[in-house]
Amino acid sequence: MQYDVNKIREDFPILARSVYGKPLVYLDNGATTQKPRCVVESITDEYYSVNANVHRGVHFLSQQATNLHEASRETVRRFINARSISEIVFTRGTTESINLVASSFADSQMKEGDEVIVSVMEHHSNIVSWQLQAARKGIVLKVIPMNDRGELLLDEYKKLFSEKTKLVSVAHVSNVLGTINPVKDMIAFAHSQGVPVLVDGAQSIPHMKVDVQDLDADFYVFSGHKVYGPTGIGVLYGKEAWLDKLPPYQGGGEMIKNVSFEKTTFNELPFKFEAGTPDYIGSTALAKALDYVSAIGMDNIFAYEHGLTQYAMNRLKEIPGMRILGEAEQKGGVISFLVGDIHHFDMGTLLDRLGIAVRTGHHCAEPLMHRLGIEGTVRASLGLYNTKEEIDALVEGVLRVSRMFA
Ligand code: 7TS
Repeated sequence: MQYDVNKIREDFPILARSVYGKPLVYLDNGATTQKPRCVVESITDEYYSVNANVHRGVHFLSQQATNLHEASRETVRRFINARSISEIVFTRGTTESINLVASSFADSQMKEGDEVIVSVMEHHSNIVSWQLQAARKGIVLKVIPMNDRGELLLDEYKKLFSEKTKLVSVAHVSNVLGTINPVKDMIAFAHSQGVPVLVDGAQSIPHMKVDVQDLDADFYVFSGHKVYGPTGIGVLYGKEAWLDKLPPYQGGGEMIKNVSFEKTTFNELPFKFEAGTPDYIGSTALAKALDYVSAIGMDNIFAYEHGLTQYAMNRLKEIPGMRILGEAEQKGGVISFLVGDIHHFDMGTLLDRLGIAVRTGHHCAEPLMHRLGIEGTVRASLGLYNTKEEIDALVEGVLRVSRMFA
């Protein structure tokens, strides 16, 4: 299939707008992605014509809403190739998915002194969730180090395992360095030690084909809004055997079978983990987003973004004083950089005035900033609709800001 980026851009009305009288160059896809028309329309259409609470009504609309919601679960299952819809739990996003596993796993599977392995490049949500459990249960965090290119040191990873290791929790793709971690190999090793693995897929799911069975991930989590879907909905995939073992995270409606003051029994999977009214509007819209990217083809998206990343890396390196943070062999479209001694915040603010949206700061990865010996970076993160012209605009913009500081 020919990758027609201009045709794709037409599906995203926001990309046609200008800011400060300049055409918008949106390079903050790591934070959130823009939405194609089909996703936005799904939300309004469902509110206008179907809206009713799911799973509990005998009436027509409730059944139609329930059918849409459950069909969306099947779409998610197919998208990541899970075995069963029982393994697809809807959450608010990556953060809630990780907190759910951290809480339920620590409660049921860990005792004082037990260890969780994370990496130095984790997002705060995959650090602090475990620290909360560490404080509560006395569990210990072990950290996989990396080299200066931003690649995890796999020999060191293997050395971190002990008989107290209960779980590995790692990002598939770093939201700062763009490193694509070799999670399949890391999972295979962990399994050889009898340890399950959670993969934080927040930054991989929008950019590459993910097959949870092929990876053999025990848990895989992601956010809808980073894969062209709506905010407020995300996914926890868990192998059925694990989800069966874990206790509920929250109590309320939907997650119970029978309730009395003496004894309550819990609903079957995945509803055991879905207390309260779910975001059924969001699930339908998320399914639309997944159908949208599937129609383009995840392999096509990966190839296109890979080419664009190479182009951006080469062009940015032409800039005097350019320092790129993250030069892993396997790298996705996340490019963090600093130029000379220009503060990342100044660079970001001035690029913004040129219509270029990048993110600046520590990107919710302060321990990684400590490892790099910096306070923050400027980060351009690519999406399926970005173009070479936009990379050129970024390079021109960075050069212009550099000249102002020279
Ligand atoms: N994990 C990773 C690797 C992330 O990049 C993010 C969000 C999260 C978890 C949390 O996702 P949420 O949807 O639950 O908030 N990362 C970013 C970012 O890089 N800039 O803004 C949010």
